[in-house]
Amino acid sequence: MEWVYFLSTFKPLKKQDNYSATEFATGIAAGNRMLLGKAITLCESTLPTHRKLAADVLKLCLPLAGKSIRVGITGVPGVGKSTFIESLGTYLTGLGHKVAVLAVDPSSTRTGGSILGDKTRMESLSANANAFIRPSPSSGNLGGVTARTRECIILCEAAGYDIILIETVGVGQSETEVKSMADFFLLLMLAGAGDELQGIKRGIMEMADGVAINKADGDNLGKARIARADFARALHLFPPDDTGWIPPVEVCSAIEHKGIDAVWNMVTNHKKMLVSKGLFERRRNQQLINWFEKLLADSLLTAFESDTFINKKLPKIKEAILNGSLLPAEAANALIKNFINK
Ligand SMILES: Nc1nc2c(ncn2[C@@H]2O[C@H](COP(=O)(O)OP(=O)(O)OP(=O)(O)O)[C@@H](O)[C@H]2O)c(=O)[nH]1
Ligand SMILES: [Mg+2]
Repeated sequence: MEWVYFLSTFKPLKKQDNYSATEFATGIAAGNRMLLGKAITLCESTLPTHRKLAADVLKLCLPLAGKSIRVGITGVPGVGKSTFIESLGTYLTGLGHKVAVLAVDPSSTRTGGSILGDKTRMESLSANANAFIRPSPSSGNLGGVTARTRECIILCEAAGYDIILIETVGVGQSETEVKSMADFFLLLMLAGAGDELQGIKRGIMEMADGVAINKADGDNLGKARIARADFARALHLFPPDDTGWIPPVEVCSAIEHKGIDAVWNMVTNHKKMLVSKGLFERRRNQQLINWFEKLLADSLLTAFESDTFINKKLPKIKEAILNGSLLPAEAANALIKNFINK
């Protein structure tokens, strides 16, 4: 009968779906990186069973979350975001922090190649026990990617990461999204290239809580210092936000690890200012409401766009708009009425 006893002690290897929400949440709270990674994968899945489990895990993790600084980092491709995050992340873990790095990049399909690219640029950080790096999910539209990122923030915070760095490209809409989920929004710039050259729109400058002129090394150092003064002057001309904060400008070299502490000081000073004015919590609440509103808008749009009735009507409606028999506003109102009254 020994073999019966042996069989009764045999536990099959657990597969992802076999963890309960409580097991996930307990593991994540204990800092289990494997379970954290698996939970994020669940959030990225479109399978209804995965989504349900992910929602349960998130619900359990939400009360443990929130104790972090969330920093959005943007700038045109090549400005040095990944290199900067490697340097900043290493500096922060050195101060005893736990750093999670997330990416929002809906423009890239994030093939193995670019993940590899990021990993090589974040070589020492990815090997750091106090850092957790997660590239942008490969699938889907901006709405999907940012929804996953918000969930990822909650899970990482529940796992004890007290600094969340979110890299995003400074072209397109993703930075507006990242701004709406961050406590501090950092814009990385280069010296010696005009604003237009850097593809940075005035809107992004206005969104920034701070600017860092990167690659301030070698021959570039002088130019970077001049650019710093120029940017500081330009930012003073913008109306301050509702907190009265005027975004500071620093120079840094991600590759030489210089000025990184000064950039981080901007972030901590900004947080101190928010806390002293009682605005930090209010901002966090606003982030939560942004999340809800974004989900609501995305779900409505998805339901609308996948509606067979609407899809059947759409070509005729477009034709009517083009031949002048229907105004765009009339067409939109009629379609929405049809959709609601279905
Ligand atoms: N000289 C110098 N080069 C840098 C610095 N930071 C980054 N680089 C270089 O700039 C190039 C681009 O750096 P990345 O960190 O990949 O830039 P990125 O903004 O993350 O680029 P994307 O992810 O493609 O948008 C790399 O060759 C880096 O080595 C710096 O401080 N000084
Ligand atoms: Mg990068």
